[in-house]
Amino acid sequence: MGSDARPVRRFVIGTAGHIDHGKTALVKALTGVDTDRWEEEKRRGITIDLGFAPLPLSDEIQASVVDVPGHEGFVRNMLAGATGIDVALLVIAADEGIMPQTEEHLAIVELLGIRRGIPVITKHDLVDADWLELVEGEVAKRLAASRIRWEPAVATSVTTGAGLQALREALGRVAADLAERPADDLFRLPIDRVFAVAGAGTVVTGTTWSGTVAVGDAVRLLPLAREARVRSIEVHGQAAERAVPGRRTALALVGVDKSELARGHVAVTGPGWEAATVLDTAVELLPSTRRPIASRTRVRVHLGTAEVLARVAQTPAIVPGERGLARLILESPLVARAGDRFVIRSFSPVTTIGGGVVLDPFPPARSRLRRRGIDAGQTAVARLSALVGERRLEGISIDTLPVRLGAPPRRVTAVIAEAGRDLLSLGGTVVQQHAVTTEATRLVDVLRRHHEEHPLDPGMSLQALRAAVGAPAPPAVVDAVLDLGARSGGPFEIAASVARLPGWRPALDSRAADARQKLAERLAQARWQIPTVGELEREFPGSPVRALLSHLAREGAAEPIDAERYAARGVLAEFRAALEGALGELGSATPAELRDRFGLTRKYLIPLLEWADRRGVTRRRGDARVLARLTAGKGGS
Ligand SMILES: Nc1nc2c(ncn2[C@@H]2O[C@H](COP(=O)(O)OP(=O)(O)OP(=O)(O)O)[C@@H](O)[C@H]2O)c(=O)[nH]1
Ligand SMILES: [Mg+2]
Repeated sequence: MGSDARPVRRFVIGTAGHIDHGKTALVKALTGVDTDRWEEEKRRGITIDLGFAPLPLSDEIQASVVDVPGHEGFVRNMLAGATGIDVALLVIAADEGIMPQTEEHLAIVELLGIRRGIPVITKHDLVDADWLELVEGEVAKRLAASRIRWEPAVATSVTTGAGLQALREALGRVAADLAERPADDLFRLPIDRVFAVAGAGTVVTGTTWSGTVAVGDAVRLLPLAREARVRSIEVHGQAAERAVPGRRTALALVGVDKSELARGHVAVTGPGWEAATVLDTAVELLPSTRRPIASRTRVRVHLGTAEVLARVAQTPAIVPGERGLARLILESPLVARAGDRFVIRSFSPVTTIGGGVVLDPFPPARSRLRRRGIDAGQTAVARLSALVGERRLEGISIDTLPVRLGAPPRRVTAVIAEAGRDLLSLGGTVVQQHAVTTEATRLVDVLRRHHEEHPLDPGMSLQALRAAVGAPAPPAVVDAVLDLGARSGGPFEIAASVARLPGWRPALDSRAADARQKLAERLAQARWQIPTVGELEREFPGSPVRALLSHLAREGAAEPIDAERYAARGVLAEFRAALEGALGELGSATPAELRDRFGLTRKYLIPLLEWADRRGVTRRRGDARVLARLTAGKGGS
């Protein structure tokens, strides 16, 4: 209970620096752990891959150290370790001073956005005071312009133990004012090691970048696209119920084999994560770089623990020391989130040439980066507006915004609110108010055209109008467009599933009015010998017979008796009276009897009888018809 009461601060320290400058020896002196575990590392006396060691600084401050190789051939491993660290220890041997990989590693930790650092001048025992002063001056001068906040340099020696306590104290000071990473965010663990442990299954390790995950939870593994269950967790080497951001984390996973995973893969939870194949980014080129990058330049992209090849696209040349927008077409997928920093290295020779920040991990196909209105310096509201605006009515699913904006879900809600009335949240989708208004206005044209083409129709069916909404739009957005258009005083009206412009009445021009008149007369003359629509169309070539008939029906002058026949109202009333008279007299009658009585052929009689059945005038009894009213009155006989 006592230990729970005091909050323990945990953070990750990463070494950086030229080969043989004493990084691993320093880590061993601080932690007691020799991180050069491999036989080849021992034999060659150099670090090849990442090493990890816990470093308890006090009861309240627990650090973990990632030791990286300094050899220029293993910078890719250094990158996988440097990503996700909180504090950089820039190791410079007193007898050599700043060397090429000192510069390269310094550039990398700067490009990765690491905020805090401590320069450590090692091998103090090998130099005299004057020389040390010279090196300290060189280092201070070099770091003065750095974007990292550096502590004063600490001079150490692992042989005499000099400076080690001062370094511990400096680390404690830095730890005390490191900002904790938000825990209420999507969980992401870029994987730096994968191995199998008897009894635990597949174990992945890395530094948790954001969010938390608990034992028993499911994580998604990307780009594998596989779910796995977390069987157990270790944080900084100790069994834990929960993984938390900014800590060395090991997850034992059920449901995935060691051979399926590799460094560069990522474990995540929550929506919106996808393996990215194209990144829209802002890139900066180091001043020391020899050549500009331009469209078609092939580069190596290091993001998280992943390294993929990519081709630069859609950029005018970015010259050394300058920044610019660039689209990166990845040759294999990686997992990225807006705001992620990455390092780029040239394809050949392999050197660090720059880095950048992800602006959008999922740019729309065929979009032009320069026209997208996205940039590194803009506010979250401006970025959201640009992303939503270009998707018009399709909008963006709110679920995906934490990844697309690079903000915790809670912050996304606030950003949408800050955007105010410009953005609408509709059924889980954000769209621009402007897109909805524009579309409602466009539908006015659609309706006008419909009215022109169908002057006899009362309007456009709602179904057809919904289908006329341009672009793939989620149903809730289509609803909003129609609601906006049909609101009171809006540009159109919706009644009885039909949309029309205000004041629209089906109208006839004089020719159509004439034809309608002739049709009405024809129906009256036909009496019970009701012609089909097809027959009328042949009799009235060139007239919109069907539309005119339905117009007559709407006006009450005619009535459809089946799909192919319209009868004049008066004619039908007469038939009904005659039928009721006949059946009242006869009780029941077969079609043959009625045919004789009415002098009608079957062709004309049957449709009328079926109409009478449907209208509830008659009902069938065997072959014959009886009056429906009377049979109903007779009750349950
Ligand atoms: N005299 C002296 N030698 C040191 C000190 N620190 C490291 N060395 C020696 O320097 C050599 C290189 O040390 P490492 O710690 O392996 O260097 P490193 O920076 O980890 O090298 P890479 O990981 O290969 O880049 C070893 O022989 C160490 O014993 C020191 O403080 N004093
Ligand atoms: Mg080493």
